[in-house]
Amino acid sequence: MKEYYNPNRESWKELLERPTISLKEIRTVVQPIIDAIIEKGDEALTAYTRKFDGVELENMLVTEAEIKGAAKHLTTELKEAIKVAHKNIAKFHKAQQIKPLKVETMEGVICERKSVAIPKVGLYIPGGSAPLFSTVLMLAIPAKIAGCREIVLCSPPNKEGNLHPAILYAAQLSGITKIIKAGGAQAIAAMAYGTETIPKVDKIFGPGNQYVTAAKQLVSLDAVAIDMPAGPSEVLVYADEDANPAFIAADLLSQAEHGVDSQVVFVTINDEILSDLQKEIYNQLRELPRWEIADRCLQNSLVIILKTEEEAIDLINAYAPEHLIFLCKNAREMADKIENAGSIFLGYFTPESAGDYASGTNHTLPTNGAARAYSGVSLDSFVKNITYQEITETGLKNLGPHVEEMAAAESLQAHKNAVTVRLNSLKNK
Ligand code: HSO
Ligand code: ZN
Repeated sequence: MKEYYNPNRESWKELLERPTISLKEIRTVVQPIIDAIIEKGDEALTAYTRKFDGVELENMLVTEAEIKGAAKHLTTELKEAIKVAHKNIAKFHKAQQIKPLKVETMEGVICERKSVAIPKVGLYIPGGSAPLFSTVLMLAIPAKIAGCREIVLCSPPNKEGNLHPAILYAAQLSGITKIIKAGGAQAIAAMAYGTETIPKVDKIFGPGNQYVTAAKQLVSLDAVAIDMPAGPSEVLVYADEDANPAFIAADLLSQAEHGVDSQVVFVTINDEILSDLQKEIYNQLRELPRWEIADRCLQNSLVIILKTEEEAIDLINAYAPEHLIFLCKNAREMADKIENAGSIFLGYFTPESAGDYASGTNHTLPTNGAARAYSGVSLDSFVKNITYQEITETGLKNLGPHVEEMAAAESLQAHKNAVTVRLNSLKNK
């Protein structure tokens, strides 16, 4: 990790810059895939699965028997763990439901707001070396609670033409039945435009590689909404003098093992822990099955030593981390001063892993500084808020003249008339 002692404020922006990933070139690869799906539907999808996933599928739709059969491939302990996670995530997301709002703004003028589920949503779950079945829970549970009426899940098959049983088990537990063996840009295009097998959805959720991200961006220009701009995952850990170096190292490494492009930042005002921390990182890293990935990631990561807590808060707000861990006594006090972060972990016994899997919060969070303006996925991401109004005769008498006045001032006579004809009808009564 590269160490920076008291970097001056002018240098922060450059120091904290994430590597820019240009999706420009990738878009030129992805656009023809999208076009082929629009034109040829399932036929193109099957051909891309053959080409990119190296498997000839007879049926891309996962059968009921496959879904039911998944549980027997998992240990009792893992199934139990997934159930606990499911329960906590469901509990936290259920509590996010907002009650319908009804306000009489003036006598006879009633304004309302109610959240209504997005009818059709598509969930994308990447395959690859670490099958992220936890992401199934993070997306499927709020979609179900919101009441989305059609939920389709796409994930790339392995060489044998199967999905990982934990992905199927988590989907089944969450009540998802339409699961499709398709991945990459082609799966995103299929959900955006629809094929014979895959329904066209209104919004697409989920992480993915650069091709998936580029495809999501491209289809969002035209056909469909997407959850958020996605980039490599990040953590910023802040620790005080009482933090256990083993805890700090473990938290940094848990982020680093995600990928070589993961962003890991450590901030402290106490440089005495650094030598113990280095030793801990080295010892723990050696034992990790994914040590090569974590090691490469750490080479690009930062240790920043500052003078005061206030400075640390300012730096964290400037960075706007996806995950922020406070391993310090006054974690709550520090957290109250944070205005930019995706999700905050408070105190020595709150590892990010808890939120990644099972505490209840969502792990789909804004990266790449997007936390300045975006929230992570939550129940809100699966609903829209529709407003309603109803005006009584008295209400129109109260409000109408003001609307007429404003409409006339904007030179919009027809707007004014829509009120005038009604007020006139009331005069004749
Ligand atoms: N840290 C990842 C989520 C994850 N971690 C899934 C393990 N599995 C992005 O928030
Ligand atoms: Zn993680």
